[in-house]
Amino acid sequence: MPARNTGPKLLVTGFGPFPGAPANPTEALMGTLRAEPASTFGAGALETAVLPTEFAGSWDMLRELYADFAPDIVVHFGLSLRAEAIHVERVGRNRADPDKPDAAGQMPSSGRVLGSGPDALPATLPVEEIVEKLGAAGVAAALSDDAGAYVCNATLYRSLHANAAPRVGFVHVPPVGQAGFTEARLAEAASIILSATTAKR
Ligand code: PCA
Repeated sequence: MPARNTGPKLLVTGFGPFPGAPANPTEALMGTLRAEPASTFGAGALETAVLPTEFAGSWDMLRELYADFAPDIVVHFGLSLRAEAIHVERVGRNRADPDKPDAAGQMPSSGRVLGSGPDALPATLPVEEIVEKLGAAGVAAALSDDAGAYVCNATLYRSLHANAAPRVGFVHVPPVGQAGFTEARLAEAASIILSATTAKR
């Protein structure tokens, strides 16, 4: 009998460059994760994507992915230039900085991600467990209640608002070379994070 893929359908995303960040480590990270079989992370199917760091363009791409792949779990990764640890985001907020142009030179006009919608939506990943498992592996990690007011926060907020999957969350990573983080260390951290999300019943 052919082996049946069991386990949840896992969608993992990173971002391309944006003003102030000519290289985004989460783009390289997607290349590394894509080379692995889904079973490495306890998933039945794995899809990865690199989103443009654009308020509109990122959502256009995600909407298609959600319709085509129908994920059970969505883990977004993004770069935080100031982070000294992996930040597992606990909440997406309905706010968008009108003074910070995205990679397409566009800025949100209203200060909000969506005109309607609650001020905050909680991430639905097992965030505490993820931070615990990272800590146990010696990876600097912390919970965060502030995903910013740029494209990353907007992505988390919109995915949660759209009920894109039963489990949705966002992880900010530091730049490579900051606080001892290397590409390999980020890949190791991502693997721990993804396995923690699929292991949760
Ligand atoms: N970081 C930005 C957007 C893309 C990314 O990787 C952010 O934190 O909003």
